Amino acid sequence: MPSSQHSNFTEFMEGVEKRNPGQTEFIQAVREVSQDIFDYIEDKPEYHEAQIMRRIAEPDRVVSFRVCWEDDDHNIRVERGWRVQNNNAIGPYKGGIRFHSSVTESVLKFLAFEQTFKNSLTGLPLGGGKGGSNFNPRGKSDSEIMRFCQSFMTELYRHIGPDIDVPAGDIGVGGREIGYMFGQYKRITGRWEGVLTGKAVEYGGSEMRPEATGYGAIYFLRCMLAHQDNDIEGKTAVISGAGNVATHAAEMMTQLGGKVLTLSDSDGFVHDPDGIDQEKIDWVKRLKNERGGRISEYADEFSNATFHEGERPWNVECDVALPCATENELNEDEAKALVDNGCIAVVEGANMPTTLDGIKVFKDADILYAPGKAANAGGVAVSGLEMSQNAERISWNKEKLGDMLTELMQDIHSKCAEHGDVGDGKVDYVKGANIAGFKKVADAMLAFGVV
Ligand code: NDP
Ligand code: 2IT
Repeated sequence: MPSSQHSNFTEFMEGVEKRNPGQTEFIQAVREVSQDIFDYIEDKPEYHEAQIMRRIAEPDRVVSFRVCWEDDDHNIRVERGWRVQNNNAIGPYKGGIRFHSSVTESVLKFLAFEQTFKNSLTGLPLGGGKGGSNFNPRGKSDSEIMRFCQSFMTELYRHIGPDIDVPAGDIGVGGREIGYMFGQYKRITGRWEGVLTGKAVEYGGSEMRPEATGYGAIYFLRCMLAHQDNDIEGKTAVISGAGNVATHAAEMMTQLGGKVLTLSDSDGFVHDPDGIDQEKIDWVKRLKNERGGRISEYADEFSNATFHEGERPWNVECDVALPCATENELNEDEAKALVDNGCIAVVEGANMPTTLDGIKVFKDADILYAPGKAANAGGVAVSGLEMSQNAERISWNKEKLGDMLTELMQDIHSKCAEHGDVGDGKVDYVKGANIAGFKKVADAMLAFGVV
């Protein structure tokens, strides 16, 4: 970074830190994106004069509200809910809802900021937002989940709409929760409209949406490998998480001839040297979706598999690593272990799973590294397609949507390769994704003047 840019960037980050005290995840995400953007806009004064980065790094609004619900023992429980509407320059706010005890305003602000760039990269007209609650769904009964979702929507409904803000799922929010929230929105407003995505196909959901994030990440991996005349066949993969993204990434990895060695949850990871094939993946899906079980049970069910309590899977030797659980789940030492063990590609199914120091290790080692905002964009892209189908009151079949997802991921890869070209056929995917995502949003904002 040239020295003039460096001082601009340093000053900018000091301001971000001052205005967002203690919001470490948000500051981390802004830093990761902005270092590339300040280089890119060095000779583009129009972006500086219009304070574009400053504006994107200040959410349009953060709505915070009380969510009161009654548990099965008739205790009154109080949680906090949020919706962060980061930027709607290129389309309605769009992004998931997360229910997890670790949710804070900082986490949701980082996710909404990242989502703005990710959604731009898809090429679809989608702004960036994120919401959620510190509500912990673990161990809750189905009726408790329903009552919480209804109570959450009883406040959220006034801030969203098909042309305003369209939430979807994320950690702790899948098809069941979307159903309860959609039902409550419809009950309150009396309107059936495409206000949420990730719905079941019976009431306006899109085929391929559950699979889209995990499958899309593997399609992105395939593009990266093809760019180096390589492919997935025979590659071993270490995957973290055991939820929507992880299980579908495992599924497509297996379908394309790869071998998945691990899955994890917040208690630890399982290592299966025989490979986690489709039958075992289906077992994990039932474990998580129907029984609410723990991944440790996998080791009791399948011989040769071992459970590693309290550990993450990054020390297991592999060709490819796919962090698909949560933010900051892969640190500098773990990144070094992956590189030392011969890993050639890291593809982020989760949002910001690698720490800034970890990213530096991958960059220095010159291995393939795809940031979440590019690699996991398949989910929100198919959400965008769900919005189109709802608006037109039509539904496309699985085959057509599968083809559209494949093309969308190829297109995102091409954009990264164009803006992240560092010579010798090599691509800096972080830089490529950041710049390509930024450019569309920034140019739209310039067109609006000072708003
Ligand atoms: P799920 O709730 O389906 O699964 C989350 C998985 O990650 C679970 O196995 C969970 O384990 C584990 N996990 C969650 N928090 C932690 C934690 N603090 N430490 C360790 N493990 C944890 O969520 P998704 O699969 O939908 O989301 C996973 C990641 O992918 C998130 O980063 C999300 O933002 C991102 N993402 C999701 C998209 C989607 O379409 N769903 C789209 C793009 C990105 P446990 O059960 O023990 O909590
Ligand atoms: O992080 C993400 O991109 C998501 N959780 C999906 C968002 C969406 O609107 O489908």
